[in-house]
Amino acid sequence: MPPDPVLIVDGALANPPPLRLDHLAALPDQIDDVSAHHPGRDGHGVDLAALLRRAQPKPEARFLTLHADRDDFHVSIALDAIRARGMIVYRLGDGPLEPARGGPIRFLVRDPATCHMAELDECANVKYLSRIELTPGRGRDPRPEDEASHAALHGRTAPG
Ligand SMILES: Nc1nc2c(c(=O)[nH]1)N[C@H]1C(S)=C(S)[C@@H](COP(=O)(O)O)O[C@H]1N2
Ligand SMILES: [Mo]
Repeated sequence: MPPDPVLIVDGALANPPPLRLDHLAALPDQIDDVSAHHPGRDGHGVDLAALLRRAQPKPEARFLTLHADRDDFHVSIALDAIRARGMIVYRLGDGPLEPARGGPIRFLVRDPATCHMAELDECANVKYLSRIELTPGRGRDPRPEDEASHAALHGRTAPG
């Protein structure tokens, strides 16, 4: 059995919790079917807002950075913009969310904009989510800004 995945939540927080899947499942505001909020995506998740209520961002926390260690991908978004729009998907039916779908833990934005049309775009749907970091300033965000580098990024990722 692979080790149970852990989501690290750290930075400017009063109560930074490392979260295993059973901790995620124990949070309030579970989302039975993420397809209701993001057409074309499947799985069971939990509201980012519930996780943040547990972790308690400090007043100086202004940005939330999503890290994927597996392929060194990162997205950093204003905390106020993402707080009510984020979902953390961690299960599909009774089984794990497979890596081909961006699992075992994947971030999804409710109603995202088309790629690189807005801060909350489809590119912010971070696969293989390993860490959520809260900081006063914007964190790492190598999201591509032009079509060519965006096409290259899509070329290197497994199809969802
Ligand atoms: N870890 C990781 N997450 C990622 C990416 C990536 O390269 N690595 N690409 C992003 C981009 S640019 C897009 S548009 C979506 C695509 O998701 P899909 O392959 O499931 O359609 O994933 C996003 N999440
Ligand atoms: Mo994208």
